[in-house]
Amino acid sequence: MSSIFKKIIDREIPADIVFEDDVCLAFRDIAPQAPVHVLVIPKKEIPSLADLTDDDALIVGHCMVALAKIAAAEGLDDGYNVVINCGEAGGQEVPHLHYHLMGGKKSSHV
Ligand code: IU
Repeated sequence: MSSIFKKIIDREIPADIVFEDDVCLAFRDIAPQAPVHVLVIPKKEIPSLADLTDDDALIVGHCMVALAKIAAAEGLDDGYNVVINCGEAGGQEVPHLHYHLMGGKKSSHV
C-alpha cells in the first residue's frame, strides 16, 4: 500500500521540494528537528531498509550521492547527520524508505 510520500512524489499533496531526479526526491521535513532537515526518498516504493534487495543497491547508492550534493547545496560544510529509522522499534512512522538529512547545529544522533 502506498504511503503519503508517494502522494508527494506524484504531486498529489504539496511539499517543499529541494531536489529531484529520475531516482529520488528530496523535500523539507514538515516538523524539522534541525535548522536543515531534509528527507531524501527513492521514487521506488520500498517500505523500509529491511525490505531492500540486491536489486536496490544502485538506488540506495544514488540516494546517498544525491544526499551529499543536497547537503553541500544547503551549505552544511561543517558536517551533518544522516539517519534512517527502520521499523516500529526503530521509530519509523512513514512506510516508505527515507533518509533524514539534518544539519545546521552541532549534534549527535547516535
Ligand atoms: P520517520 O523516520 O518515519 O519517523 O520520519 C518520518 C518523517 O516524515 C518525520 O520527520 C515527519 O515530520 C516527516 N513527514 C513529512 O515531512 N511530511 C509528511 O507529510 C509526513 C511526515 I505524514
